[in-house]
Amino acid sequence: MLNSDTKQNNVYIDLRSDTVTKPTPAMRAKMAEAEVGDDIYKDDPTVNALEARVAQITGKERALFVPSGTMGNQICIKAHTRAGEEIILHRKSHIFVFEAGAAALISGVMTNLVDGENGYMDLEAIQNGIKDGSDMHQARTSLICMENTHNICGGTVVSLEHMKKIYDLAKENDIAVHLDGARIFNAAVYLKTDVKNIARYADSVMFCLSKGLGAPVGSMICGDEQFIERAVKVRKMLGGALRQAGVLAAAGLHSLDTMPDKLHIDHENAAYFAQTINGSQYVSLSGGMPQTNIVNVTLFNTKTDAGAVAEKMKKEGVLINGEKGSKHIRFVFHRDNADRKDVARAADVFLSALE
Ligand code: TLP
Repeated sequence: MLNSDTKQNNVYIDLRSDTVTKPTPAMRAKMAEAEVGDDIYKDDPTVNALEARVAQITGKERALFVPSGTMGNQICIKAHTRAGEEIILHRKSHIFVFEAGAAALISGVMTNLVDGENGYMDLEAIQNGIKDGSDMHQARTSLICMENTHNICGGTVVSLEHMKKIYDLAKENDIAVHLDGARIFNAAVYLKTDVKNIARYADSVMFCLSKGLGAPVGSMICGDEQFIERAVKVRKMLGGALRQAGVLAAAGLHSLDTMPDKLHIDHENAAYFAQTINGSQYVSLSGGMPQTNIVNVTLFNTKTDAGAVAEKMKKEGVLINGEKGSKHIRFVFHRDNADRKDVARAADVFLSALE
């Protein structure tokens, strides 16, 4: 039963994204206490500490703090490529679908899209797509971008074996590899491995502090010295070089101290939610049971659409992204709605909204 007094004091169960997490009092305290300096002079001790820590976690020579995941991906693409070259990536990758065409504008590269179930880019399609540029008619392939976990495919995890195959293929052809690892810590939890074991199959890695890890702002990019030197310059060009960014880096350090060990809770909540709604005659779990913190759902046997469902759920205090006319809904689980009672309630509200 829907109960309209559940949206109390404007507090929602917010399943639109894990980007909505807000800093905890402990994180705010770390931010307030942070020692800062001008990061363009490399004077910010907290940013320096965060970058050193991330280099160690990812097993790369250096790391760089950047304002957002989108900027991080775009800096990496620009630092790996030259205008007129081609990059190979998944048709449903965040870089292609959700970054507003930035690779074309900023780097002047062509995108060569490959398909693949659950975010697994088809190896044969990659192989067939690679061009060495010796034919004057063709753009040279200079970069392959992977994504793990794969957002649009439903937080799915690409295996280390598959990543290695793509990486080896790239290296045989003298092509750089970038990993959009916005949620690499979720992938590491699922694979029961260290982040560096995933990062080893990419020359550059971007991950977000501001998703499941719970920081308010910031992403990291990592790679070797020379690559990061180029990235520092591109970050400056894009206006992403910050001054006293230590207040943000302090949040990032706190995230890395406290959150990776808790991400399994989000995965368990996603699985619980998926199981609870799976019995409904109107619901199909688009990608099967979730592997991490994202549940993708397709509505069927019903005239209602995602937009109408989102509106009904909002009235009951549960926020989701749902577009008018669409049959697809994504639910994302994160620290701020980690309480199982909230998850159960969200499932209940969703099922009621379908009736
Ligand atoms: N994803 C956001 C939206 O942009 C869709 C979300 O709510 O999931 N790579 C991946 C795989 C991402 O999921 C995102 C954000 C980014 C990059 C970009 O990060 P930000 O939002 O920090 O620019």
